Amino acid sequence: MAFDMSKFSLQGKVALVTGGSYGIGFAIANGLAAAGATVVFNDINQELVDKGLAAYEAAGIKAYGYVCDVTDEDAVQAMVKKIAAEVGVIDILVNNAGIIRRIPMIEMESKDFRKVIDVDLVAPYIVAKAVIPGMMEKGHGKIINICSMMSELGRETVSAYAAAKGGLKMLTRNICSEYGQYNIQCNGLGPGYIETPQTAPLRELQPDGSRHPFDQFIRAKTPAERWGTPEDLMGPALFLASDASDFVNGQVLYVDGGILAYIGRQP
Ligand code: NAP
Ligand code: GCO
Repeated sequence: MAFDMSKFSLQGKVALVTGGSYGIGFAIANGLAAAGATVVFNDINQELVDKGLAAYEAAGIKAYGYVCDVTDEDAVQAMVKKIAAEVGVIDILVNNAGIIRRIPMIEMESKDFRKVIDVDLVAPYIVAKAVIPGMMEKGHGKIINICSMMSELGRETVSAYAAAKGGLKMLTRNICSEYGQYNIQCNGLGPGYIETPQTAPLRELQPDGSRHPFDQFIRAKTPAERWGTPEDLMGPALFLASDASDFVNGQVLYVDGGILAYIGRQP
C-alpha cells in the first residue's frame, strides 16, 4: 500500500498560532508555512506583532498579525471573526501563548498564581471555544495545545505553571472527547527544556564563566545531553497539524530529548 505523502501538506489551510511573534510559536508557524499553510498569529501588543511581522517577512513568509490578549474572551471572539473575514476560517489552532512565574509556592501571591492559570489554561479554552464552531462547519480541525514537562512532573517554584500545564493536558483530552466526532483532533505538544527567552534565566553563565547549575542539571537529565531548540518542534507540530495524524487524538507528544524516559544518571 503506497503512502500518500500529500497527507503532510497544509496547502490551503489557515493556521492561528497564539503568541507566535517569537520563540516556540514562531518556529512552529514557520514549519506550518513551509508545508503550505497561511500563518496567522497574535501577540499582546503592537510592538510584538510588528516584530513578528518583520521576522516572518525576513523568513520569506506572508503572515497576518493581530493584537489580542488571549485571556480576553471578547477580544478573542472578535479576532477569530476578523481572521475569518480577512484570511479565512481557521483550520489549525496552536495554543502557544504562555507565561511562567518561578516563585516558591508559599511565597507566591494568589493573584500571580491566578494570572498563570489564566494565560496557560483558561486562554487555551477561550481560543479553542472561539474556533471550534468554524471547524465543525468545515468538517475538520486541528488543535495543538503546547503543554510541558510540567504536564507530568513537578519542580520547585513552578506550582502555578505545573497546575496549568497539567490541566491543559486534561483539557486536550476533553476537547478530543467532546469534538472528536466532528473530525476535530486535539493533541498536546510537550516541549522539553527549549532555548527561548522563557528559559534564558536558567541558562545564564555564572559570573566565573561556568554554566548555570540548572543548565548542568538539564544536560545531565536529558539523554540527548543538550537543550532543545524551537526548530526541534517544527516536524512534530507539522505531524499533529496534518492529515497524517487524523486518527491521533487526545495525546501529548513529548519532544524532550528523552527526559521523561530517563531516571537520571547515577551520581
Ligand atoms: P515565550 O518566549 O515567553 O513566548 C510566549 C509568547 O506568548 C510571547 O510572545 C508572549 O508575549 C505571548 N503571550 C504571553 N501572554 C500572552 C497573552 N495574554 N496574550 C497573547 N500572547 C501572550 O515562550 P516560549 O518559550 O516560546 O514558550 C511558548 C510556549 O511553550 C508556552 O506556552 C510555554 O509555556 C511553552 N513551553 C516552553 C518551554 C521552553 O523550554 N521554552 C518548554 C515547554 C513548554 P510576551 O513576550 O509579551 O510575554
Ligand atoms: C522551568 C521551566 C519549564 C519549561 C518547560 C519544560 O522553570 O522548569 O521554565 O517549566 O519552560 O515548560 O517543559
